[in-house]
Amino acid sequence: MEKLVSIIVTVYNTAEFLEECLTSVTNQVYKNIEIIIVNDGSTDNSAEIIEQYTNADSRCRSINLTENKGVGFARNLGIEQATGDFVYFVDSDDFINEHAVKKLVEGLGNKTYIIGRTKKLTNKEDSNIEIDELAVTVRKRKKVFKVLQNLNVLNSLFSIEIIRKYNLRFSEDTDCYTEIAFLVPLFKNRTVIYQVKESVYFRRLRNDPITNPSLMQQDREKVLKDFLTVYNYLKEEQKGKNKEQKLLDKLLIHFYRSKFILIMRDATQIERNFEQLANAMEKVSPAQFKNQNLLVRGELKALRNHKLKNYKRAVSIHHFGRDSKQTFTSKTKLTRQIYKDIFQKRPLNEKKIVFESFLGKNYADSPKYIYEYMVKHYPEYEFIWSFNEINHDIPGNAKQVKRLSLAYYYHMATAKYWVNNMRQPLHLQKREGNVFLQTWHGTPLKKLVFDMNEVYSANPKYKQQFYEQSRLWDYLIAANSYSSDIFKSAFKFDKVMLEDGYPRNDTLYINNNSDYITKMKTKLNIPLDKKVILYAPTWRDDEFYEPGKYKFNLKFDLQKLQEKLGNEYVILLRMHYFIADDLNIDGYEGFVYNMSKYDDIAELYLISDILITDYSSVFFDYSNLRRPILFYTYDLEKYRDQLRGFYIDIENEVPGPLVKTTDEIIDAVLNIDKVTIEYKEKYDIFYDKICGWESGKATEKIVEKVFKNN
Ligand code: C2G
Repeated sequence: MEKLVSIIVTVYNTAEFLEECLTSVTNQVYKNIEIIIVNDGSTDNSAEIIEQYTNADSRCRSINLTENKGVGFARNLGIEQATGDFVYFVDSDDFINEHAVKKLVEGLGNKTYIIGRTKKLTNKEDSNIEIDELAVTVRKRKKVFKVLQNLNVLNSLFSIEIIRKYNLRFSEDTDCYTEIAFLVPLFKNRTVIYQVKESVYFRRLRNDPITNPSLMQQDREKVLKDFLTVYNYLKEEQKGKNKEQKLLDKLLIHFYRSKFILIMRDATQIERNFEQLANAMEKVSPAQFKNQNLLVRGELKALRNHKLKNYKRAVSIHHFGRDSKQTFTSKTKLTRQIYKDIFQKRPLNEKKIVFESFLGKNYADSPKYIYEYMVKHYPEYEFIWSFNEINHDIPGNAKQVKRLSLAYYYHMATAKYWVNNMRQPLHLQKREGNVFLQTWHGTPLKKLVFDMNEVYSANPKYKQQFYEQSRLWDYLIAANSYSSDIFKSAFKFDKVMLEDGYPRNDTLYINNNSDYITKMKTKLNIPLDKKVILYAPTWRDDEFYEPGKYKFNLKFDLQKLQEKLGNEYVILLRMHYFIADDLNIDGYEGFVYNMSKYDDIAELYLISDILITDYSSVFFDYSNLRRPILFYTYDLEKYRDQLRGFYIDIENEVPGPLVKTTDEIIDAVLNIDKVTIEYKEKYDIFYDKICGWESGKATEKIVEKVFKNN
């Protein structure tokens, strides 16, 4: 008779991930399972999803708690309800390989406890791993404490006998580290741990710790305090049991060295946490200190004896040692240290401004227009521009510094004002009196940050880091009320929103005349007798060489375009600044111009007669010119549905046709007057919504608000 496995899934507000989890559980190759789903008072629609599974699969049943009781309580309830021979836990935001349970059962034999392998998941592809369906490779791990210190009950098979024998339960009065109570008695007599290589569990690294943190993503001090609470409780509960006491002490010291030391840095932090930590350390048997090095032993003793002063001294030496080891191994770290310790202590210059656009790549966008206005009207200021290469030909007397160089840090530390159109480096710190004007770099079409519903991302810390960075922005520019609403939700922005239009769009009102256009075309060597098509697409999240370096293939037939349109038009190709590929336009000289490296796209807007784009925010700006726009959206379904999601209904709201092939482009261009008439009504509505605040005076209004008021 096949043994029954009780799978316990505890759920708290994980609707986003739950289907993937429960499907992976119900699809197990090992069929003799019961699935106990404990809904721990979820307030999202987790309950509905659970119901679908309990209705469809008789092996599933659920327990609904009316209020959130915590994962320890919920798992204990699951254990009490289990009727199986074995118990297996899954977290509701994770999922498992279809062979996971079968492999563990086979590997377990007549042992009482076995573990599988956990794989951290940052993107969907990570789960495409090959599993040998026949193999069950059981490894013996001798370093038992190393397994224990991970404090993990996931992807393990526990025999019900061992759970009953030691009465294994989770503790219930903290959010985190409830597993210690379950694992310590289980580990006390073990000299070896068995592991099945082919049983794989996918642990999701959640990427939105701000809106929906996982338990361990809560405030670090709080998480560690939970550790101490559990430790204190168990020391008392397991009194007289030597082996358990020893394991608990080892865990505390391990946690001290790997985690607590990181929050014991400045004086206030230390004072805040000292007593609690000292009280716990007092309970440790001094024999445990022997294995530590001298420095750590000093800290532990100071804690144990409640000697705050001694502790502060010892710990500062410890940190100094750690920091200087890091500082002198890398130039970057040394530069940052100088920034923090020396530059940040210099006086703040009330009349200095540092400008940057597109991470130092261009002299462009709103920072450029704000700078040029200030050069004219506020010449008493000192202006700094941050560039990746210091070779930009710019008006005025700005000093150019190389981004992230020592000079850059000096000016960032001492300038009162920062003007940037993208996020600043994470390690920059604001000083008292600093003013940060964030211009942002486009009206959004693609969902941004906290509105992005993506479950995977290249960088699981993205949302959290974005949140921290955007807390430093004092002013944010919204070109229209549509953007203003989005920024409030997507960035959780709650400081001053400047609602005066985009500085970068002023030029589209001031310079929209034939003199300017002739002058620009001449400067760029574009024939005056030809009309101009600008092709400016965006980037694709899933096509990259490495983060920040994206791929792009031209998806149209240049030869055909030249044959049909070459007499009347030229084409300017303008790749997004994230695109690393160099376009090859050999053979199309005189028809195709590569403008990807050109600084300011606004100048290209002004000289072009038609814009072709896709999901780039360029069309919002371009619509200020009221000229025709074609949307070359050959991968619409994938881009919209899989990659990002949009804020507007692209099929119905945008002011031009969606075209999918080279022939359709040619057809639309040859009939551009007809297209213009066809889209007139939509264009008018769109213009009112997006361009209503623009009048050519945004720069002036914004400068007066930001620099006069401060
Ligand atoms: N851009 C450009 N050339 C392109 C595409 C974009 O110069 N081929 C510039 C435009 O100024 C555009 C800005 O980069 O407004 C942002 O480009 P998007 O394609 O919209 O993409 P992204 O950088 O993801 O920014 O809220 C805006 C969003 O964040 C979009």
